[in-house]
Amino acid sequence: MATAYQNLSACDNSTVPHCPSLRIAIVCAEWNHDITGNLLDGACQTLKKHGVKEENIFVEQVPGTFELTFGAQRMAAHYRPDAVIVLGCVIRGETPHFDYICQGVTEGTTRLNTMLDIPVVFGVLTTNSKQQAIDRSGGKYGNKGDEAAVTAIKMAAFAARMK
Ligand code: DLZ
Repeated sequence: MATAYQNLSACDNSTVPHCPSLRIAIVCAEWNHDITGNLLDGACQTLKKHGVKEENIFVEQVPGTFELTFGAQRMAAHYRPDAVIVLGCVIRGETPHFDYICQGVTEGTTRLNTMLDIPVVFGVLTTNSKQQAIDRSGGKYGNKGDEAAVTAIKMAAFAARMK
């Protein structure tokens, strides 16, 4: 994840395979849509940069980050992709909601990775402030969507090698 110390969006592109036949599903939360829209744009651009065809990128929206687990499971069944990316943004508020949503999506994504035979990539920003989210969705610490796309390509290639 992009932090003040490490910006993975600036990763070495030569280590990312060129994958013209990959199918990638992206499920994106509508909450904080100004942020998640930038994550989605970054993910799609990065996938295309590494050879994924536009018609093989499947995008669906769900209301919030909590719904990403269900969305990912259904998209995996429906589109039969090589990897799924979940994109969301949870910003800490004044109630414990933040912790419940973060825990729910983290555990849900982890469970899907053990249930499905394709990787599910975690592209969820969990920040203390809106500014931290802006900084990580195309701002000074890169774009978590780009990083999720690179991870999806690498993990799909890994899964193919481990068949
Ligand atoms: C309810 C809620 C709150 C308070 N905050 C966020 C948030 O920061 N980011 C996000 O993606 N979703 C939030 N939600 C909505 C929940 O994810 C979920 O959509 C609802 O609890 C309905 O299940």
